[in-house]
Amino acid sequence: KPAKVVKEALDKAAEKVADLVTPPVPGTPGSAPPPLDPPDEPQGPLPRKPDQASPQTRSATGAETGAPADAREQQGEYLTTSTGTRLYDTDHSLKAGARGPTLLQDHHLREKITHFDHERIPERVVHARGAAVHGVFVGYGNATNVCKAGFLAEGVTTPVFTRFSTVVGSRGSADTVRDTRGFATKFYTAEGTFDLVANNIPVFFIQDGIKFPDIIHAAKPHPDREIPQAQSAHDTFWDFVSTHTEATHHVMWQMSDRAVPRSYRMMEGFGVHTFRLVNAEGQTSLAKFHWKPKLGVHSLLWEEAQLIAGVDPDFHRRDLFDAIESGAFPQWELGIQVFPDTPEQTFEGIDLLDSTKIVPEELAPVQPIGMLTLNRNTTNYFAETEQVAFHVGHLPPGIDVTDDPLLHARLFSYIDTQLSRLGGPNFNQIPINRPHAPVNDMLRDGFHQHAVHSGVAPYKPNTLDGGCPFMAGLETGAYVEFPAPVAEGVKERRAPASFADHFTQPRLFYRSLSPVEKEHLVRAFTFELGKCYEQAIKERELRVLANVDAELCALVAAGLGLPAPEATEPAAEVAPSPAVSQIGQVWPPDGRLIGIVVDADDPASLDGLHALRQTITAGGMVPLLIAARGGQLDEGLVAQRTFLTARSIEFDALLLAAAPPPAPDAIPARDDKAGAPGAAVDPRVVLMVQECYRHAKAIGVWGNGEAALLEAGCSAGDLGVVAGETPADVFGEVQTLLGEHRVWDRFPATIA
Ligand code: HDD
Repeated sequence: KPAKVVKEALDKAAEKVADLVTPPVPGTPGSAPPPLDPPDEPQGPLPRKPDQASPQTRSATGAETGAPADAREQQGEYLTTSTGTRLYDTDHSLKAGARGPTLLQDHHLREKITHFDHERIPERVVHARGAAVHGVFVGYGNATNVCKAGFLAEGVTTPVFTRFSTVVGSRGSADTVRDTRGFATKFYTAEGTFDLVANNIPVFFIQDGIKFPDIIHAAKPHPDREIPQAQSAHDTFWDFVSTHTEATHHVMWQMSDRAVPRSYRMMEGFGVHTFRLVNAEGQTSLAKFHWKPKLGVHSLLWEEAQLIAGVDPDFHRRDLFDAIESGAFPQWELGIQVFPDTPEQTFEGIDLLDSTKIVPEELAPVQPIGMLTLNRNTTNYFAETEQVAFHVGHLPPGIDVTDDPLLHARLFSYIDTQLSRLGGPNFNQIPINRPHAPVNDMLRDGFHQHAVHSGVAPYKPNTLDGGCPFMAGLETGAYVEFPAPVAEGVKERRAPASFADHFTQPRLFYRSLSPVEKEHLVRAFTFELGKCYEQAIKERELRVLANVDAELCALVAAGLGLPAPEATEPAAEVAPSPAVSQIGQVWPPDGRLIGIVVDADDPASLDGLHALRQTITAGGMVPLLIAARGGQLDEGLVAQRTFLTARSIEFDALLLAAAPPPAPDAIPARDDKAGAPGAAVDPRVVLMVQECYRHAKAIGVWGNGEAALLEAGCSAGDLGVVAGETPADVFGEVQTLLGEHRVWDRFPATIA
C-alpha cells in the first residue's frame, strides 16, 4: 500500500512538472506577453566579428590549450547551473504555489543571486578607469647591441595587451578629465612576461614611492563628501602639490594639453624610470623607454573636454574600439634613450634616478627599436581589462632595474595590490595574465588555484621528483640580476642632494611650449586654482610658480586677481626642448571623424556625397552624415547622426552641405535669436558650427552650407573656413588643415 501511495504522489508530481516544462501558450489567460522575436530552440553561436576572438590562453603550466579552455560561448547552449545541470526556468523562483512563499531549497535562485552579489571586485586604487585592447609588437633588431631581450630581435612578433587609463577617477568616471593617462603594456614574450607600466607624462609627482599614498590621498575626492570625482581642481590636491615642490614638474605637464588627450591613439607613452639594459656580452647601459604614436600627439581643448565628459563620458574608449573595429589600427614605435652606465648614473648633469626629471630628446635622441600595433578589441571587459594585472617587476632577461627609489616601491606595490583586487596569489593564472612562456614554478595552493600540479616535491633540493625543476644558467636563458655595485653609505631616510632642484625642469617645460600651449597652461592653472576655496593655497602655489617663471606666475595671478609674488630661488637658465611641444608638425589625419551636415529634404545637398565619402574613407578618416532625421537619405547614403544625437565635440572637422531649417524637435530660441520659429537654420546646426569655430576646427562649406555658416556668425573668409562650389573643391584643403590638428592661427595666443 505505501508503495502505491508513493507512486501516485510521484505520478502527480510528474504531471505537474510536465505542465511546468510545457511552455505556456502565448495569449492564453495568465500567460505573460511573449518576448519579442524569441528564438524557441538552442541555436549555434552567432558568427563572431573578426575583432571578437577570445584572449590567447595557455594552461597554468604554460602548455597550449588550443581552443581557449576558459572561453565559454553563451549562444547555442542550454542554460545550466554552474555545475552543468540543465535548467528549465530562470525567470521564476521556486515557490509553494504561484502566490506562495519562496522555498529555501531553490538552489538555482540562491546560486544566481549569490554569484551576482559577488560580481564586483575592488576597483584599482588608482587607474580604475581604463580601456584595453590586444595587439602585436615587432622588434626592429637594432636594440640587440644594448639589450639581449629576445622580443627586441629583428622580426620577432610578440602578442601584447595594452591598457590605457586615467589615474584618479573611479571606474565609472568620465574619460576626458584633466589627468595623467596610464599606458601599460603586457608583452607575452617567449622568455617570460614583460610589463611596461608607463604613463603619458614622462615625469612623476614624487621621487620616492613612500610618498605615493600622500599624493593619491590628496588627489582623490575629499574624504568627507567624496567630491570632486576624477578632478585635480580642488583644495587637497593643490594643498599637497604647493607644499611639496618636487611635484612641480609633473604638475606643469598635468596643467598642459597633455592631460586632455584627443585620443589614446594620439598620446606618447613614457616608462619614466631609467632601466638598466644588458646585452648578450653582459655589457650594460641605462635607458628610458618611450612610445611614439604614428598619429602624432594631439589634445582636446579644455572646453571640449568638459563638454565631452557630459555628452560622451566614454569618448576615449569608444574612439579606441571604433578605430580598431574599422581597421584603423593604432601604432606606436617603441624607442629608447640610451645613456652610459656610469657610477654617477647622471647624464649631462641630470640625475637618471630622479623620476621628476626628463633627459631632453635633443640631448639624447629617442631611437626607435620596434613597432606596436593594436589590432583586436577585447571580448569581455571584466575577464580581460579588469582582471589584467601589471607589475613593473615582470622583466625578461636583458632588462633590469636601477636604484630609483620610486621604482623600488613600485616593485613591492603591484604584487601586493593584486592580492586584494584579484582575491589571492594565483592571479597570474587568470587567462589574460597567463604567460606565453612555459611556467614551471613551485608556487602551490592558495585561493583560485587552477593548476592541477603533479609531483610530490615542490621544494628544492629534492630527490623524489628527480631533482626537478632544475635551475637555468646564463646560457639557458636565466634571468640573472646584474651585479651592480651597491652605493656605499649608512642606512638613512634621505634623498640625494641632486634631487633638490625642483624648478629648473618645470621652467624648461614652460619655455619649450609654443605660445598657444603656454596660454592653455596658464588657463588650466587659473581654472584649477580658481576652484580652490582656501586663499592660502592659491597664494602658496603662486609662490611655487614664481620660482618656475615670472611670466607664468604673473598671468595666473592676474587671472586669480592676486598679486604675483617674487621668486625666492635663483633661476637657472635653460635651453628649451622643442620635442616637448606638440604643435608645429604635420601628422596623418587617419581615424579623424568628419561631420557632414546635409538636408534630408534637399536632394541637392546630397550631390557629390558618394564620392566625398569615398575620398574621406580612402584617407583613413570616418565620414559621418548628420541630418534632421536618421535612416536612408539616398541610395547608399544613411544619416548616422541626427541633430538630436550629434554634438560638435565628436568631429575633428565639420562640412556644411546645407543650411537645414529647424526640425520639428528643435527647441525654439527667443524670437530674436538664431533658431527661433521661422529662423532659417536649425539651432543645433548653428551651435555645431559655432563650437567647431571656437574649438579651432577646420570647417568646409559648399552649396547652401554658407547660409548656416553666416547664421552662426562666421564667414567664408575666416581662417580655417574653406568655401567652394562642390565637396571636391573643399575637402582637399580641409584634409591639409587636419594635418596640423587645429587651425591654431584662428585665435593667436596673447603670450609671446
Ligand atoms: Fe602605478 C597602477 C603607472 C607609480 C602603485 N600605475 C598603475 C597603472 C599604471 C601605472 C599605468 C595601471 C595599470 C593597469 O592598467 O592595470 N605608476 C605608474 C607610473 C608610475 C607609477 C608610470 C611612476 C613612474 N604606482 C606608482 C607608485 C606606486 C604605484 C610609486 C606605489 C608605491 N600603481 C600602483 C598600484 C596600481 C598602479 C596601486 C593600482 C592597480 C595596480 O597597480 O595594478 O599598485
